[in-house]
Amino acid sequence: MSHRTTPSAATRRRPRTRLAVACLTVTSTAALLSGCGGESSEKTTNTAAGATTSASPSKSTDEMSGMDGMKDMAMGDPSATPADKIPDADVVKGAFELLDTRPPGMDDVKGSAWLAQGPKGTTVTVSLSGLKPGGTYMSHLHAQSCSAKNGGDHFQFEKGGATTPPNEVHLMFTADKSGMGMTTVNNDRKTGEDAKAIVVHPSEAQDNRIACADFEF
Ligand SMILES: [Cu+2]
Repeated sequence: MSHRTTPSAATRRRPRTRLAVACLTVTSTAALLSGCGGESSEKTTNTAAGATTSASPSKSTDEMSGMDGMKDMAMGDPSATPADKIPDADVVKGAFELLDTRPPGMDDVKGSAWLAQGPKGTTVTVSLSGLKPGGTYMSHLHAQSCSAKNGGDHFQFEKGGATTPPNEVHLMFTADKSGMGMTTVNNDRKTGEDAKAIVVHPSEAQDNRIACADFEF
């Protein structure tokens, strides 16, 4: 006589573990994308007053995908002629000041930015020290001064237009081993005095504002 006990006794009740991991992934991806502007900024930029107009036509999606190839995006070249050396240009300087919104470990960040306007349009250079060695950072021209909402929204040549270069001015750079980083970017158009400030963010968390510099027009 063989006795068979089927293991049916344990009616398998598996509690459904909702994978928190999935949430995390989504969140961090969103955070990454949001920093880059483009369509996702609509969702995240509640702070931006101008976000009501759904200002990202399908074109900006193309530009988003182009973010993988940063070279096309004109986000800076450390070896380009810096803004304070551009011939026949009007140059203004700004000194970075730390913002209360900076992430931990960024207390020693300092540096300067230069905005040159001349026959070839606008050239912007940032130069900073006290950064995390090997860290990647993003600067944008912003439309308000540092004392007003830490620079406010991004400066845009066409307000409500694409949230990517060349409609905005972005500079991406990586700090060297000593925590210094600098780069220069060009744009065909002149900002006039509407780009009042420049803000530095960690490139992976561009809602964080590390430091801000007012241009001394
Ligand atoms: Cu910014």
